[in-house]
Amino acid sequence: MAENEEKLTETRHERRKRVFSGVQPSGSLHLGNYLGAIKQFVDLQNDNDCIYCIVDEHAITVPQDPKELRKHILDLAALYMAVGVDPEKSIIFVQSEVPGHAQLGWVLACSSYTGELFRMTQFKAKSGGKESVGTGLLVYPVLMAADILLYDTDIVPVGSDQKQHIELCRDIAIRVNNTIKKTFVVPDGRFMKEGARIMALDDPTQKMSKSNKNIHSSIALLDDANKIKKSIMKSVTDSEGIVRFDPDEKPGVSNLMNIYSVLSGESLDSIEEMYAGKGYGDFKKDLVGVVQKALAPIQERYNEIRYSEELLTTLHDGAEKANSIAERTMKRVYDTFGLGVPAKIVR
Ligand code: ATP
Ligand code: LTN
Repeated sequence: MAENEEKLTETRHERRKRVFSGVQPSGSLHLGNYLGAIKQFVDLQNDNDCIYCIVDEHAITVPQDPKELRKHILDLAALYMAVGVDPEKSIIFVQSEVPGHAQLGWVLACSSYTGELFRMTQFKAKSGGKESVGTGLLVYPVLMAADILLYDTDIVPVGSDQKQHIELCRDIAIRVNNTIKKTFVVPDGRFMKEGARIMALDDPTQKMSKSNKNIHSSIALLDDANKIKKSIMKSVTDSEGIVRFDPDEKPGVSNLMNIYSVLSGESLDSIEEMYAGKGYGDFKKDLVGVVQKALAPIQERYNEIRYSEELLTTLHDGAEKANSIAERTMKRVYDTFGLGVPAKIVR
């Protein structure tokens, strides 16, 4: 067994499972981000070594206002903590503070094929209909693979829309391991079952997204009570008037039921029973209450953290911890690829 391979196996046995995930600081987080991904972050941190990243380098794959981006980085860090990610248990840091992400991204770009990148549905969706498309959008999944592989990650909790990216990350890791030398831990995606995909309120055939221009398309975690009410009351349903779960025939109502169920803990069946014989008006009004009640404590905690020194300290500490893991991995990677100056003279 090669020396590196031995080390890799050894560290894997010694440690708890490593969890890594990232969210882009590209605007305020919505219920889809929360229920599809970030809620899992909190649940995983007791039994695993968790690393949660603010992926600012991914954010610049589309144009950003620099001042706004800096604000969004802090907003997101505060939101991570407000929903319950605990810096005592998990590492919280900003991607660009750890050079290993960009370094490994380049190495992995040289181990992937343009064909597999052009095939990504997210790339197709984000580049479709545009005259010029930034290279960053195409290599986005390679940088994401670097994020994950840099930390010898076992589990990646993400929304189900990221399945294809996780698959690509695994493919690249396996390719390097098999064709050059065993270097990477091959990670598994962890996709949230219930509520894995929260749909847009104004068009339940599209996923709820930060990029949608219509403010009533999504509910942000920081929306006030009035905005929550307006967005839900305006949401698209159908003309049947029966609260019944049927995502194919009734995508709007089913999406609202899904949100209700995940936030309140009521099953879909019991929601159907509760609203039998009642119309959408009553159901929506109650959903407004459920959402407001779920978001109030998050908003309260967010306001305490967002402008505190604690926030900066957390991010500095997080970057330091992340860097020390990343540097070790990069040594191994450079060794695998034969990059850099060797420790002793080679002939
Ligand atoms: P955009 O909406 O601009 O495409 P995004 O919100 O999808 O951005 P990220 O910020 O990178 O992109 O997403 C963070 C996490 O939230 C990811 O794990 C993603 O899968 C998840 N997520 C995003 N939208 C939804 C959704 N509508 N339903 C469930 N999960 C979602
Ligand atoms: N593409 C991801 C965000 C992301 C990510 C990661 C998620 C970037 N790097 C690493 C998990 C692991 C998205 O959710 N849209």
